[in-house]
Amino acid sequence: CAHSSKNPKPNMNQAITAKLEEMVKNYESTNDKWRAFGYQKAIQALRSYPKQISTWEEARNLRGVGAKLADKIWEIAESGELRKLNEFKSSDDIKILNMFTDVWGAGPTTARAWYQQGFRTLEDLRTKAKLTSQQKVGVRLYDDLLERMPRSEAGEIETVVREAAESIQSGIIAQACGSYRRGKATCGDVDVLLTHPDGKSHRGVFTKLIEKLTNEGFLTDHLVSIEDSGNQKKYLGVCILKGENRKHRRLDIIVVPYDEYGCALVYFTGSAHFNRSLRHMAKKMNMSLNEHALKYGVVRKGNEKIHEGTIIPTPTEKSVFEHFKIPYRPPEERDH
Ligand code: DCP
Ligand code: MG
Ligand code: MN
Repeated sequence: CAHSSKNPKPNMNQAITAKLEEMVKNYESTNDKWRAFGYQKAIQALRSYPKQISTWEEARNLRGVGAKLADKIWEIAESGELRKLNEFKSSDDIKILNMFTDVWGAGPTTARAWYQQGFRTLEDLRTKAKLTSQQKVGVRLYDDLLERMPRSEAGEIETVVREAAESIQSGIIAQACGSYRRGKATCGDVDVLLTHPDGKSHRGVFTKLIEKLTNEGFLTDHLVSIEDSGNQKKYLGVCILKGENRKHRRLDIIVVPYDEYGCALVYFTGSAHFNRSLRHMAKKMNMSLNEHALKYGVVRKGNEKIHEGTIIPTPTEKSVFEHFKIPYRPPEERDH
């Protein structure tokens, strides 16, 4: 039987991978792509390793981990610290590069370009750099956009979007997915997924909803608005709740047709790691999974798909799990 009954496993080396991820970010900022790649490989191997690393040799035996990386892994396992990372953190250049990389709409390449042009502060960027409209928002709302919000606030934002959507089209379903649905105490943004159970009344809601929320002063800045290849529409922007001492928060709004709702709900609930594990399982079962659909009978040659496969109806999130022959996993347990 080609069907795997394995569940995606939890990460037993979270403390180690967290530090290695910071190293990846630093090496990306300094354009050390080769090192960044090596660390990423090690993170992958650690994530799928079934137990805690308890010896240096164990680390050394991981796929893609050489003696030097094993030293780093073992240093974290033993001491809880990584001196090289602490060095990075105290370096002024790296601090500036990381600050620039954290501007919404910028990445390591842009950050380095800004640094090379002599910019050192956000004020330099604001007054002297040539910024895209997204980066302008990113610089202006820098602190707000980097801060995670308490989940109660994410719930309030979900309600505002739901009520506005309901006033445009009754019977619409609006659900905050992402970290909120996974029960996290804080959320980086709110990912509201919308659909309509009659299969057609979701059409036209997207544009009206964005317009309404903008007119109400709830949406303050637009970052990206895309109609993707299929029938899904996705908006990335910034909102603010009414009241004193409110902060700007990142909001994603996604509208999907009802027949894609099951897969969209799985995808936008995440986590990204969990989605990766599911896609990996799909591959092993000659299936494919994305935010639109689950397909079976996919024929691959290497990474290339020779046959695209056939869509399996997945009316509910539970049905997606059933096709994988794994027990339903509640959102709170989907962090890995
Ligand atoms: N997603 C994914 N792969 C990505 C990005 C996103 O599969 N590269 C999916 C899984 C995420 C969901 O989309 O859970 C929402 O993306 P977010 O970036 O909003 O991530 P989270 O909501 O999980 O976390 P945060 O609290 O940081 O927003
Ligand atoms: Mg999110
Ligand atoms: Mn998001």
